[in-house]
Amino acid sequence: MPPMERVAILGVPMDLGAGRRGVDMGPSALRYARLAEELEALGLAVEDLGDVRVPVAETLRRKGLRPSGENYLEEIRQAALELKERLRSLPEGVFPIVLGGDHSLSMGSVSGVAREPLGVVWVDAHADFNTPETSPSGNIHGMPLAVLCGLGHPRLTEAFQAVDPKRVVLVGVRSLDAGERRLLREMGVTVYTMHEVDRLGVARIAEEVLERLSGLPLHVSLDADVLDPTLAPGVGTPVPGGLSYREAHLLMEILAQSGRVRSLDLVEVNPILDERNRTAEMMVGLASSLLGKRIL
Ligand code: NNH
Ligand code: MN
Ligand code: MN
Ligand code: MN
Repeated sequence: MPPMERVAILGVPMDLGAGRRGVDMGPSALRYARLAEELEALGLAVEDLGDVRVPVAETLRRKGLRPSGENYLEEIRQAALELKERLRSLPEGVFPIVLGGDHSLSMGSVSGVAREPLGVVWVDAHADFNTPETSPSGNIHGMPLAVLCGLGHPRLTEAFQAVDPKRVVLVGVRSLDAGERRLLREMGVTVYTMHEVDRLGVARIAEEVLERLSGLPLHVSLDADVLDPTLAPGVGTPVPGGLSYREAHLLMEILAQSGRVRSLDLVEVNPILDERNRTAEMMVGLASSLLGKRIL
């Protein structure tokens, strides 16, 4: 028998990067939706490593809020650094699943797993490619992919720059700010918007993604708001016209079949805004497909 594949779950109960409260409860919602049990049913050996320490927002009051797009920057940096270190110390061959929490945590997850050159598949309604200068909101969860590519506040880029923008692909995008649209072009990031999803279909897009990132191990960063809000109402920034149930699963299934996915983020689940935890349950189903669950 081959050695059982090992999965490590790590939570980041953080909402400091988001504009609305509540995604700090996402890790609990995903655990309650039976993530570990679903993966164990696939024959995986799952270990939950608990949560990274994140300060309680109320203890910070408004002191972390700054006028110029740097809200809670130091607190988020510290939590993401702890995540990065914990991922670095995982044994080789363990598949980490990071539970969010707002998407700013992915600065820590991607830089933590990027010990070797890696491809990033960022599945999101948004591009998260703002800098403090381009951000309309000042919310750091709109900036992590830019930081990973080396753009943004130096306190963040010095700690988390980790990927070549040519090895980043976005899927499902339908909401871009003017400045990040320009930056995506300048940096040569590949973007499959919902327009391409409609025209080409997810199967073709998934094959193109694997081809563009060929030979590289892959990190998948899955933002719940990529899904159509009718399927995933529990998100802080819903955008109409998202991925359908089967489009999202098909994308995960094809990526899984490549055998190259090494790590996963499940982020932006907001239980306060959800209906009976269905957004978390949807995300657990997608994680199962990405880790090899098949229909037949
Ligand atoms: N682009 C907006 C901003 O930077 C919204 C980002 N919100 C997200 N990103 N949920 O995934 O503030
Ligand atoms: Mn089930
Ligand atoms: Mn996001
Ligand atoms: Mn998003």
